[in-house]
Amino acid sequence: MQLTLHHFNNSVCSEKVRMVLNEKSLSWESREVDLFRGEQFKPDYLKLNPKAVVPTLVHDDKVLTESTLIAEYLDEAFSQPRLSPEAPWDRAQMRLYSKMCDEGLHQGVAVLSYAAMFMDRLRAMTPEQLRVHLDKIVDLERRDRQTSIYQSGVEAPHVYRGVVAFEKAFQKINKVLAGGRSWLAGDRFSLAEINLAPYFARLEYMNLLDVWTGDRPLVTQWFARIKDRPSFRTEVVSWIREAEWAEMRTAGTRIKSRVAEFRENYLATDSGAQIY
Ligand SMILES: N[C@@H](CCC(=O)N[C@@H](CS)C(=O)NCC(=O)O)C(=O)O
Repeated sequence: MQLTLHHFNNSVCSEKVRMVLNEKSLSWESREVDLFRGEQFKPDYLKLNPKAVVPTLVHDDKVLTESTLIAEYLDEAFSQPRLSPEAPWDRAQMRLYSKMCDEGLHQGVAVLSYAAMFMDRLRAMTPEQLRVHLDKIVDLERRDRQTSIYQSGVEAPHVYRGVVAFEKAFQKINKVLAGGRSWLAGDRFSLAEINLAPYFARLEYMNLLDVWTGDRPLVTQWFARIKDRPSFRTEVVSWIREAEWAEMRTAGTRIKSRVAEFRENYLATDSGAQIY
C-alpha cells in the first residue's frame, strides 16, 4: 500500500490532509509542489489535478483531489482511529463545517492572504508576467479574485465577503461551544476541527485571529485544545519556514485595522446583528 501526497508546506488544504494522515498514523510519501514557482501548472501535475491546486492524494493507482474528500476518504479507507462521529446527526454537523470551509472560509483566507502579502508578489511582476500568470489560472473565480485584489488590495469586495464568512463561522462555533460542548460534532475531536484548524491558524499567524475571537474566550479555549495535538504541531507548525512566520505577521498586521472595520460594519447591519 502506497500513499503519496502532492502538497505545499504553507497551504491550508495541505495542512488539513497532513493532519488526517498524522492522526491516523499513516506513512506517506511527500511530493512538494511549489506554488510560488508555478509548479502546480506543470503538465505532469495537471494530469493529476486539472484545477492546478494542491493537495492531490495518490493511493496506489487511485488519484483523488479536493482536500475535504481526501480527508473523508482517508478516514473511511483506514478505519482507526475514527475521525468522524458515529451518529448520522453528528456526521451531518461535521459536514456542515467542511461545507463552511469549502464555500466561504477557503476563499476568505485566500483573499486575506493575497490582500496582505501575496499581492506584493503579483505587483513585483511585469505586466506580461502577470498576464501569463493569470491566464494559467483555470478557475475563473480564482482568476477574478486575484485580479481584483491586484487592482484594489484590501478594498477589493472579496475581502469584505471573506471577513463576513469568518464572522458567521465564529458566531456559529461560539454558539455551539456555549451550549456546553468541547468539540463541534459529537463528543470527540473530529474532521470538523481538522477542517477548520488550518484556516484559524493562518489568521492567527497573520495576527488577525483576535479580530473575531477577542471577545470569544470559548473559541480561543477550543482552538487551544486543537493546537495542543501532536498532529497540529507536526503538520501545521513544523512545516512553516522561518521567513514565513515574519512575512505572515507583518503583512497581516498591515491590514488588521481595515479588517476590524469591515467586521464592525457588518455587525452594524441587520444581518450582521442576527447571531445564528
Ligand atoms: N477546493 C480545493 C482548493 C485547493 C486550493 O485552493 N489549494 C490552494 C492552496 S491551499 C492552491 O493550490 N492554490 C494554488 C494557486 O492559487 O495557484 C481543495 O480543498 O483541495
